[in-house]
Amino acid sequence: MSYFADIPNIPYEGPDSTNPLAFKHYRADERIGSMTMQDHLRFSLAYWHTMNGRMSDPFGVGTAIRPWDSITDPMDQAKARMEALFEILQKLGVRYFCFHDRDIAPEGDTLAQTNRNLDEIVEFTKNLMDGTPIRLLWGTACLFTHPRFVHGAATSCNADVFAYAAAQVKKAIEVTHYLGGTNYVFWGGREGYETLLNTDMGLELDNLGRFLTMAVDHAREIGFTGQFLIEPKPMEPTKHQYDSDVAACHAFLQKYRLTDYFKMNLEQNHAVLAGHTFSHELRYARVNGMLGSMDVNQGDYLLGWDTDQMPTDIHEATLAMYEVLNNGGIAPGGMNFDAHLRRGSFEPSDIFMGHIAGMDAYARGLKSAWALKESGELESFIKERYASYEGGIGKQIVDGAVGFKELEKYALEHSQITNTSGRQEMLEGIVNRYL
Ligand code: XUL
Ligand code: CO
Repeated sequence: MSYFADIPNIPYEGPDSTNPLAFKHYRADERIGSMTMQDHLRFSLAYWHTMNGRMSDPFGVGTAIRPWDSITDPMDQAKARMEALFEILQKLGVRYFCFHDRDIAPEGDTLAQTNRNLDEIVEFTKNLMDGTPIRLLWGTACLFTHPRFVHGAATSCNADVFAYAAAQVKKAIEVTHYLGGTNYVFWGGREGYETLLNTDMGLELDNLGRFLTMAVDHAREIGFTGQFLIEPKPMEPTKHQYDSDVAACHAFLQKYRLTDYFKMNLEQNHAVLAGHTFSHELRYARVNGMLGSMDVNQGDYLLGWDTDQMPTDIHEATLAMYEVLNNGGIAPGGMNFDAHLRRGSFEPSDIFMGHIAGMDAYARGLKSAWALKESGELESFIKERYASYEGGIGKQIVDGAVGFKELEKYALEHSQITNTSGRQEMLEGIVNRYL
């Protein structure tokens, strides 16, 4: 059964190709250094956007035309969507996918029925995976759509909701484990607040710490050794999200002694909403040993919401890949297209064209970042810029050999200070030479 009969397996045709259904830069087996492109890039499709997204907006209904639309039974439709996902993955040559529990199977009247629905679709998915190279990058639980989560999940004021969310995450970790997932993601959903006037912030934060600790304990108990990831986002749906950016998440994980079990899943659009660049978030995570995985999308710099566009900006992809290369790669994480098409791009073929554009932008970013890193141009400039810490008083500071008293003595003797230029524009020009 084919859902996209008019779409071929997407070939690589090279940079001069004008075929929208061909790769211009992404060639899975091309070696960049000692690794193939597909091993550097570890692309993944996001089930919620690609398979479930209707492309509605606050002013209009969904416009998406999808081959499974006419199937009315929810379980039959869920199976058709999963089959269609595998066809898309195979045609694009993408090896990973990600889902929320509720994306892939409909809720029943009770939690027990919902779990049975999920089990049926998970078994169906496992059969589709068998004999293919397709793997689950990460699983997660949807703790934000149903009205029961109106006040949050782990940070809800209602302990029954905390318990329900715990049951849901327990099951989602088990399902991720069963499907061989290499990561499990916590994005904050509604873990935040609208107004302090009704909020016990201390209790909510402690409860979130307790919740994540219980997740780690359960994973250990069932033998799930995948990487836990926390995905920062500063706002949307709540006005204030607790996991607002990498720095906030890092502080939170340290406070609740969870840094050994968690890394970060970083999303470009979330970085923009937090008032950071994607590179800033990637760098902050990297230097703290917390870079785990990426949701590669693109936010609009003029709009203040999560537009989740396909990442097509080569400059940004290059700087992101520069961080990944300096991190020694992203595995066992990956690059998940947490992105959806614009409302006007409603045809099934747009799913392919959109992902091709994103994959090509990241492939080109990888090539540029590799050349930039190999040249050592930025690193040698930075090394020179901080050379004062390699000898003399700088080395003593770094070695912890001096305190304020010794530094005061030194400063009194060396109070005529000379600085050198930061050369920002020259460095931006260097990056542009590699694009
Ligand atoms: C929401 C978002 C989520 C997470 C998974 O902005 O990015 O889809 O990636 O829950
Ligand atoms: Co995301």
